[in-house]
Amino acid sequence: MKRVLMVGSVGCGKTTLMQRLHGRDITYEKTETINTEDNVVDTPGEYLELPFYKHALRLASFDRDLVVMLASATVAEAKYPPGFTTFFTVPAIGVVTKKDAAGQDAVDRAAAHLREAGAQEIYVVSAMTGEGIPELEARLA
Ligand SMILES: Nc1nc2c(ncn2[C@@H]2O[C@H](COP(=O)(O)OP(=O)(O)O)[C@@H](O)[C@H]2O)c(=O)[nH]1
Ligand SMILES: [Mg+2]
Repeated sequence: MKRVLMVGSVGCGKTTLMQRLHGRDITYEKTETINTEDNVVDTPGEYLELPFYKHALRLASFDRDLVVMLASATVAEAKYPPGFTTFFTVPAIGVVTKKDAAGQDAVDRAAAHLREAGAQEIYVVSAMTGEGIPELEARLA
C-alpha cells in the first residue's frame, strides 16, 4: 500500500476510513495528534481547520506518496480553500465519505468541493457499509 496522508475536517471520517482500510473493527477514536499506522498517517481535523496548525500537514506530507483529501457527504460547506492541493509537493486525490448517510446531490456537492480544492480523481466511499472501498484500495495499492 502507498504511504498516504489522511487530511480532512473534524469528524469527516478519516480515522474510520483508516480502520476500514486496515480491516480493523470500526470504533470511535478521537485523533489527538498525528498518528501513523502502517502506511497510513492519520491527522486531527484541527490541523486543517485551524490556520496555526496548517504547516503541520505539509510537514507530514513530505515522506508520503499520496495525500488523501476527505470530504463528508453530510457536510454542506467546503472545508478546503480553492487550489488547496498546491500546498503539497506530492499528488492528492479526493475521497467523499459517508455515502451511506447522504443522497446523490450531497455526494455530488462534496465531490465538487474536492475538485475545487484541486483533486482530479474522486472516490466515493462508505467506511460503514464498505461501498467504494475496493476501488479506493486498488488506487492505494
Ligand atoms: N454513516 C457513516 N458514519 C461515518 C462514516 N465514517 C465515519 N463515520 C462517523 O463519523 C464520526 C467521525 O468519524 P471519524 O473517523 O472519527 O472522523 P475524523 O475526525 O475525520 O477522524 C464517527 O461517529 C463515525 O462513526 C461512514 O462512512 N458512514
Ligand atoms: Mg480522527
